[in-house]
Amino acid sequence: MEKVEIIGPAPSTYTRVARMVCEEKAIPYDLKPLPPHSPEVSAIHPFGKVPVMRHGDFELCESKAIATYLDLSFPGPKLIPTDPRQAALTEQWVSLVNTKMDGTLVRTYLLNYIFPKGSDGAPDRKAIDAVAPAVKEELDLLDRAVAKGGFLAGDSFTFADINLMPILAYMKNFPESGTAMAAAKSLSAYYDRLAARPSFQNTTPPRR
Ligand SMILES: N[C@@H](CCC(=O)N[C@@H](CS)C(=O)NCC(=O)O)C(=O)O
Repeated sequence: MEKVEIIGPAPSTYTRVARMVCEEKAIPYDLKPLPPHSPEVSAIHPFGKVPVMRHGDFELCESKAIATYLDLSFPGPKLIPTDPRQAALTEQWVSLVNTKMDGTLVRTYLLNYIFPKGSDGAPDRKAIDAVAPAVKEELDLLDRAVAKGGFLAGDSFTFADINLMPILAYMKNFPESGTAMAAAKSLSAYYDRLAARPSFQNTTPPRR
């Protein structure tokens, strides 16, 4: 079978998610670190977003679709459970993170630090202060979610955890989110436990 190609830059949270799926299932893959909106990406994703995937003559976009394809096509641990309730809980947490929290934590909070838009090249303090309470609220919500079973979807590791971990990796390292995470004891313990997995270690982006 042809080798899987994951296309997207290593620092991208969603690209890391797709790579972690390959790592968890021991799927041989190559990373092609092209940026969003590059011609090869835009030929596969209608809005030019990363990651996109190529497997032989099959091309696919959207991280969740890529994860589902890889989980169904390759042997190894099932990352999207077959039990209907576990599968639904996995979907639920992917949806909550991708449709709400990614907007708060990554697109609004994190990107203000990483790609500062202030006229002096500094992060926009007003924008960060405005989103900081929501950052804390959402990290607290995740803290409560993992407190019971130790994972997002019940008591076992699923794609929902893979989908969240690259975001938490950034949250640990920025001021307001780092303070909120340190105070969120269950979430911190969850992060430390899952960060030790080879799939996470092997996909660490290069230092900025
Ligand atoms: N729903 C998409 C979101 C992917 C996404 O937002 N990727 C970011 C990088 S982490 C991106 O391509 N941003 C560029 C843009 O939105 O134009 C997925 O799950 O793959």
